Amino acid sequence: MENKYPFELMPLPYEYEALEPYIDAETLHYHHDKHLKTYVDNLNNALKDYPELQNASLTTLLVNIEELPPAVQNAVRNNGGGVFNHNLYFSAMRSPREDNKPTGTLAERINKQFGSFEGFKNELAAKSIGQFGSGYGWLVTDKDGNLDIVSSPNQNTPIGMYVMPLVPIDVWEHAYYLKYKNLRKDYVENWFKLANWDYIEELYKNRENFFK
Ligand code: MN3
Repeated sequence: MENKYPFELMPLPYEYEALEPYIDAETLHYHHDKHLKTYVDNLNNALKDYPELQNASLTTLLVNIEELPPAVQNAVRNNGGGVFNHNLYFSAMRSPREDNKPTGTLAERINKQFGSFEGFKNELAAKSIGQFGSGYGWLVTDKDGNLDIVSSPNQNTPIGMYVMPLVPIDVWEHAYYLKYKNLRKDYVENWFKLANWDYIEELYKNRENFFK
């Protein structure tokens, strides 16, 4: 799937039931088929009168957002961010595993920077739970592999020339409210059973493709 205009709805990489019991099929159906679809449609709509932007990848649009025509900056930030963030969010999950942890170079880096996987998990969970209102908690890396944990409001993404997003934890209420109601903390803690550490480790190991 080419990641440029006209953007397409990324197929969900698993069945709607695949993340049960931690993310229910109904939530996943609405989140992917309705919410993400709307961001895709709105992004295409925002770019339809800008042929000079239609060959740019989504990453290029988001990294260079300040250089875009002022009239499309907010639409790209909100809807382009919505597409990028959700594609990564859905890709970075898989069916639940107990004792779910990264391995390899990413695990080594996490242990070095955060002391242990538990220390890392607690910090990413706290950042995600603490995001005021809608947004995301993120694990990001720079080109040298230095990790950081940040949060962002709305559909803003921390993507940039020096920062590559690895993990988004979506804490918009649409990600969890049907099942968890107001208990964002329970949803975030259960998200760690769904993290696709193989996928995330591949992103981390191949980060030079992002920064070139
Ligand atoms: Mn969402």
